[in-house]
Amino acid sequence: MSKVTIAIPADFILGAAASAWQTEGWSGKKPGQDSYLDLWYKQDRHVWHNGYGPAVATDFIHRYAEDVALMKQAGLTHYRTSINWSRFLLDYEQVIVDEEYASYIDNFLDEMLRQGIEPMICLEHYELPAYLLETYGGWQSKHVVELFVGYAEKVFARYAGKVKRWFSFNEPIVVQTRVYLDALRYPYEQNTDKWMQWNHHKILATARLVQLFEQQGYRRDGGSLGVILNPEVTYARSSAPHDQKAAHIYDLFYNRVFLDPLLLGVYPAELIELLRLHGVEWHYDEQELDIIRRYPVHEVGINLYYPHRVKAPSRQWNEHTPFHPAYYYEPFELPGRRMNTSRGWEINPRIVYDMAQRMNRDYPDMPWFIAENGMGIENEARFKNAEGEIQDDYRIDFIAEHLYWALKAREEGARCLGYMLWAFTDNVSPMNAFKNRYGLIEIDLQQQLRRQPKKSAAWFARLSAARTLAL
Ligand code: BGP
Repeated sequence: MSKVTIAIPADFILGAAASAWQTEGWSGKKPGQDSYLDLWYKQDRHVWHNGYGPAVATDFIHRYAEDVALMKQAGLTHYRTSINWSRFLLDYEQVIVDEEYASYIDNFLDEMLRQGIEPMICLEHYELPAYLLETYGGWQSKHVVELFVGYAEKVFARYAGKVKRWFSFNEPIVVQTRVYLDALRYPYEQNTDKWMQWNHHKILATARLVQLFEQQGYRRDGGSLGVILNPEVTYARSSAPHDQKAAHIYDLFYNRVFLDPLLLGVYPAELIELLRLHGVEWHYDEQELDIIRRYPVHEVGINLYYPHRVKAPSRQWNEHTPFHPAYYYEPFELPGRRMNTSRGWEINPRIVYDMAQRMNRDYPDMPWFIAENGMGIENEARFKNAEGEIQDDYRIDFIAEHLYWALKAREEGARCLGYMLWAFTDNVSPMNAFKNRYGLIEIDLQQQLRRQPKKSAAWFARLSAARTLAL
């Protein structure tokens, strides 16, 4: 017997997310259309999963009609994915569209609209063209900002009749943090100047897109231009001032660095001051700051998986190495925490409610939704029943518990527009290919990528039909 039931408002999004690169596969890709992730996968066979990876991915490019039918069956109201910048154009400088890829996008969007599922489209979900990285150093260059705007203009002109909700980036902080702050990926260079320059140019590019979108009348026609961020709910080890300071600075460098300029139009003064104090050099001018001030986003998607916990640092920073924000904090592992051991992430559904409180307090005018939340599990085939259906009760519980806090916050007045699961089908993760499975729908790699709904897919369909969550 359920103990709690909570109503799901009629306009509340119940959707799922994915991205182009993680699902489409390379079929039809022309020479020169690599994204920077394609290059990485081509160079390093270790990241593939038993030979499976982005080359075929889930073969969405050929199987979208089947997948859209399954979306309908699973009761999705919305589906979020991206257009792959590195494939949409044949020439990034002259902005020449690849007609073959662009018509596939047309057909796929038409199929969604036919089935009554609203598309939400991101213009960059880890799909920076490799050419732009190699030629200009990627987002280091202001020219790349202009090329991104040119690409977006073509995309809006072609699809604005089919798509209302657009997003500039998915998790724009991630790539440069892995590459230039933590030096975990090629070119393994710790360079905080570059980290901040990439941040700034992605923020500027988003503001330029909002400007373009409004000036060309898409906003007036009921469209919106948002961004998908991954702010982490950050808990300090204790209420002692040194631990609180660690959490405060972590929040400044990893959350407010994008939230404040994109939602409020200004960088936090304290962040700018700390960057100056530590000699971090990045280029911006008054005109750019003015564009950021005048064109905040219309809505924000928030990817939320786990809480981040920090404590005061115990070691001394070496003044001769480039500045890293970890000068101010150290990770802290809460003893006895509930874990998803496949992914090494803490499970704590309460983060949804705490994020809602934070949005109410710091960004009260901004509509937001959970753009990703989900559970990646290794080797899920071990949970198949006699009929071959994966019995993913752990995923049902995970979704229900997180959704509950979103609905409760909404009841109490939060501007939470909905919940999107990562992911609709299993797909390719940039970090570990097909190792961790997130989908409502299994992609069976042994059976020519056969789609097999998991137990959670039927549960989601019932939830969507009943518009009531029971747990
Ligand atoms: C998010 C990304 C997704 C997706 C997800 C799961 O950060 O936006 O693209 O991959 O994380 O994480 P992972 O694939 O690393 O397990």
